[in-house]
Amino acid sequence: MILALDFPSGDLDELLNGLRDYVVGVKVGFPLALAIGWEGIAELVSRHEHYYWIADFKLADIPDVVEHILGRFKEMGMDAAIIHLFTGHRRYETGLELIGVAGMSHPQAKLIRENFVKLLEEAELLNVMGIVVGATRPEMIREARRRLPDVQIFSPGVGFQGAEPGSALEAGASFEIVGRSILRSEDPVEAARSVVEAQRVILHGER
Ligand code: BMP
Repeated sequence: MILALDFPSGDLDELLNGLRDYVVGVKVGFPLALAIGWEGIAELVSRHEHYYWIADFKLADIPDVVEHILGRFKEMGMDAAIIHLFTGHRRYETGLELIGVAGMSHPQAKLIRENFVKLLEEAELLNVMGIVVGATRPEMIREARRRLPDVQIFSPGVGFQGAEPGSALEAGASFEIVGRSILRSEDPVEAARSVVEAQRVILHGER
């Protein structure tokens, strides 16, 4: 599971230390940057380097600007960054892995949904490492997996937005992204443990 670290409360280091057994990566974006600043994020990354860090600012600018930003993210210790695919990009030499938005989890993402196949084609053309496809749309995950068998599929929308833990993995996603249902829980570690257990039960019938 990837943790969407948008709205944490309490001590961030304690949280990240506590989640090590259940979380492989941490996704950060504007909510955290606005709360603790770029420096704060860079310092957090440097204290928790074992996590796979994803900069989720859904970049959608001209390639020269995107490349500059990706370079700065790399300096901050990020491992990957999320870009929008609809603006068009070139292949960037920044050392960061790229994840393109192909489908979104919210019902209003109509234009993105209508252009899903074109966005998958763009992802293939750019040879991105991964794509985002909302967990609330398992049929889109299946379609993406069928068309792009080797791409990593990251699926947000689990828990708070309604998708059941494990359901996106079952449809072919590589990682589920979970935020508020863990961060807003009284006991985030227990909430993360129960997500992972539900994933295991769905995928392997294990307890
Ligand atoms: P939550 O589990 O709290 O709903 O968080 C989901 C996270 O995934 C948020 O960081 C959100 O920005 C992101 N996300 C999403 O929910 N749907 C998408 O289609 C794409 C996203 O990046």
